[in-house]
Amino acid sequence: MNQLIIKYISYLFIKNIQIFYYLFEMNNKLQFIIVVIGLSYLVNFLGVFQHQQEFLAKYNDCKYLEADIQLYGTEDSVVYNQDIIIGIHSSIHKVFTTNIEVNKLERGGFFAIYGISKGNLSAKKVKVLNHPQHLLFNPHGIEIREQFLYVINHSFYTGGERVEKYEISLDEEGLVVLNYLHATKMDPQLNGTTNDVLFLSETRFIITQWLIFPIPLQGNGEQSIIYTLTTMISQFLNLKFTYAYDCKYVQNGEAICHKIESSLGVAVNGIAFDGKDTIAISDTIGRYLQIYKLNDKKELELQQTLKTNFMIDNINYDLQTQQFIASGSNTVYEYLLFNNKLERVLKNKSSKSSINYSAVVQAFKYNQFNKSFEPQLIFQSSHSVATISGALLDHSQNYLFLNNFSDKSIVVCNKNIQKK
Ligand SMILES: *[C@@H]1O[C@H](CO)[C@@H](O)[C@H](O)[C@H]1NC(C)=O
Ligand SMILES: *[C@@H]1O[C@H](CO)[C@@H](O)[C@H](O)[C@H]1NC(C)=O
Ligand SMILES: *[C@@H]1O[C@H](CO)[C@@H](O)[C@H](O)[C@H]1NC(C)=O
Ligand SMILES: *[C@@H]1O[C@H](CO)[C@@H](O)[C@H](O)[C@H]1NC(C)=O
Ligand SMILES: *[C@@H]1O[C@H](CO)[C@@H](O)[C@H](O)[C@H]1NC(C)=O
Ligand SMILES: *[C@@H]1O[C@H](CO)[C@@H](O)[C@H](O)[C@H]1NC(C)=O
Ligand SMILES: CC(=O)N[C@H]1CO[C@H](CO)[C@@H](O)[C@@H]1O
Repeated sequence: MNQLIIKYISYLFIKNIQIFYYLFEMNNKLQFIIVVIGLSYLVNFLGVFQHQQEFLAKYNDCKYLEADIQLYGTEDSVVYNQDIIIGIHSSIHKVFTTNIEVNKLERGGFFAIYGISKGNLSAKKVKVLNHPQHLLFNPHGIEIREQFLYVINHSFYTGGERVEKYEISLDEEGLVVLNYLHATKMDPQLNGTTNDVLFLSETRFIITQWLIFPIPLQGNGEQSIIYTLTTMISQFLNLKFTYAYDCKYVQNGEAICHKIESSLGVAVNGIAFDGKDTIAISDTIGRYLQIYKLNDKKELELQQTLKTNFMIDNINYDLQTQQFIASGSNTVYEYLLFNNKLERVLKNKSSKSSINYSAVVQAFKYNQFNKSFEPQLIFQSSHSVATISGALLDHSQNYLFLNNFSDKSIVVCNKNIQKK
């Protein structure tokens, strides 16, 4: 749900001028009706008047977590054990929405949150071995499978969309250390457009693509107007052009991938695996969640499509409660308005969110009786975090962690004890 903004707004602005022009010129009723219908569709699509009810029954008191590094854009994170969560932070939002120069960009990296079971949370930078610090790193989706960590590294600036592999260990102080192993490259047509990754084994992974056209190396600001308009219109009209891909990891070479035909969507985004045979994939703009099962031949078979009223970004599987945790925001409109507020958000020293921005967290759990997945609202708030992208619960379920792609730190919400 990143890109667009500036072009979207300027486009709408130009469009509006045209519309007003037509309204004044028009004496044809049919044209008038078409314009009104178009405008109301637009207002509805953007969610301008959409009202969100607060739902803080399970988790509340959300605060930014203090960290020893600037945690700008903690897009995604995963549970490592009962005490530790590992995540990535990067400035992909800026690359998508501005023409920022590479030397002005905050370096992406890894962070970990410690002290979860003792309730003494602290976030720290994670040390990476065998990987020169000066190399550019634009991390996005992250995945943990056994002792390995897999991360999407976008192609911005230097080129080559990649999935990087690290081995996780703990040093004598109990801090996470990542040992860089190797990478596989993605097809150049996917430059800058992948979003989340899932490893079914060490050699097989599924990766999602949320944008139709490759993003130029210098960022989305350099994207051709034709591509930008096509993307916008397809999102606006719910036209499907993006996929999830089933890939073979080729160490230091290009991954061998094929489209999962049934995954065709508007903006295919989050993906998660229950560790056994079930996979969930979200379509952020299409507003639905798809549930797949691995069949005897280990192929993905679509089982269920659940419409959602919010825009799911990332999904995590919670082992404790055996459910998928999906999160995202409610409206496109808030996102479009957000860019103007970004500076204000980043400069505000308060540990509470300084702006209103909808955040929704829903669980999807298998119901034995009617043999399907069903949604359950876990959290819904307008003033907890801006640009929500992910959510996860710790082992004890005492905390709800909220990731974001452009707020100033990761947000922690406490379990609401009164109401259990
Ligand atoms: C809590 O965390 C802080 C900072 O990480 C550490 O200095 C302190 O010793 C911890 N306290 C306990 C009781 O673990
Ligand atoms: C993707 O990035 C590579 C650099 O690794 C570049 O050579 C290629 O032209 C890019 N492809 C597209 C379609 O932009
Ligand atoms: C991330 O990908 C870029 C582009 O392919 C590459 O130049 C860089 O070395 C990678 N960074 C890491 C940390 O692997
Ligand atoms: C910072 O955020 C806090 C909490 O939301 C708010 O009360 C305060 O007015 C904000 N300060 C500025 C300068 O915006
Ligand atoms: C933000 O939310 C608070 C609490 O619901 C409300 O009082 C306030 O008017 C909202 N601000 C804006 C700008 O919508
Ligand atoms: C599935 O069964 C539950 C009862 O366990 C019921 O509450 C729910 O409405 C059912 N869902 C559907 C889609 O039938
Ligand atoms: C915890 C976390 O990921 N926080 C990030 C929220 O988003 C901002 C901006 O993208 C990051 O700087 C924070 O690190």
